[in-house]
Amino acid sequence: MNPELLISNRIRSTPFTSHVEACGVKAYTVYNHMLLPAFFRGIEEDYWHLCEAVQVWDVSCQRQVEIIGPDADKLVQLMTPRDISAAQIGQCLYAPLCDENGLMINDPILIKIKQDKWWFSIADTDVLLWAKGLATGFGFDVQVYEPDIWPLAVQGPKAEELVVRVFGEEISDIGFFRGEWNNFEGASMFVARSGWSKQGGFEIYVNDARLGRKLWDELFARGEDLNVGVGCPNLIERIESGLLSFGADATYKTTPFECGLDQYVSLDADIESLSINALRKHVPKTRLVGLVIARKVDLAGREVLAGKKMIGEITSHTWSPRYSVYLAYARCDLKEIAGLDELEVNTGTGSDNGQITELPFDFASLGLSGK
Ligand code: THG
Repeated sequence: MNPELLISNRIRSTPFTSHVEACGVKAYTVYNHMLLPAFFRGIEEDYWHLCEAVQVWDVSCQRQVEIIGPDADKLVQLMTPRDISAAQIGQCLYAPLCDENGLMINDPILIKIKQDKWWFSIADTDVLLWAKGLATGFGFDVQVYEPDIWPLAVQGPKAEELVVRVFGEEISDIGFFRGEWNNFEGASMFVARSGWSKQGGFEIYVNDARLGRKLWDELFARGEDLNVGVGCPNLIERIESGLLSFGADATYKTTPFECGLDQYVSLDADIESLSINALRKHVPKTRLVGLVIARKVDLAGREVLAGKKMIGEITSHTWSPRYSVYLAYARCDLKEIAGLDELEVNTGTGSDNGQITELPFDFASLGLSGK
């Protein structure tokens, strides 16, 4: 029997939970102490629908940690090794948060809302506590809190068409990782071109629960001919796209370099960041690589072996129905994988071989053509 999750008040529901349940959510996970749907019809069925049509996702659990006040820039820069000095209002930045040893705290999207006001749209760790601790310890003149904002993502190839129908043509002018304030029924909501898939789309930062439900209904009403459906971050799609999940692929024990996030660390910038000195001296010990296994395997354990020696572990994995291969991310000892092309994975009944590759997967260069 699969045990059930008892949902109490400690596991927060969202303004959309009743809608999500009316749509037949089959499994939840908990993210930032809040419900996050895991699948509806089935992970594979949800995947094809996401890649072909448009889905509405309740991603309320992507909580906002607001930093506001005269020292907001200082606190934000202290928290991330990515240079934020040139960020423009409305810009979204994928920005690792790191501690004084360069180890990761979270991998949020950072949004510059206005002068002296930022949102961290966080992954699944308690950034609020960390930010409050730093603000207090450094004596910064800022306020740190979690506003009532519940993001709704609209993702898929037809997402733009649907969002235009609800918010108007101007939405099309928003560039990737940019956002603007848009009116919905008299409320002003931040709408950005972003989301945890590579199928394109927008995220609407709903700031009124009642209007949020109205927005949900309107997206469904106006998108009927686009085959709009309910969805959620999809395991298959996000692995095929090379997106990281904090807690699995990146953790408190890894640095951004060990997660392939080098481009989001501004090593040469003159910034006051808690982690920058440690990261300048850092010598990575592990590396996150992709593994491609030719068969649909049942991974019995997470161990990754070279010869008989365990040299790493699988952090995420999925069958890819598009490429008909099994895909995994594996965190490996950097020294042990030097020069290797293949690793072994434990399948319970024996072992199988996985081809080592860079992330994100480059299917064309792997000789794989998708369905
Ligand atoms: N949207 C919002 N908040 C979030 C997520 C989101 N918080 C949690 C989690 N997702 C944060 N993690 C990621 C990881 C990758 C991306 C977004 C959020 C992403 N990356 C692009 C890429 O890898 O190509 C672009 C990065 C860039 O150019 O800066 O989209 O999904 N609101």
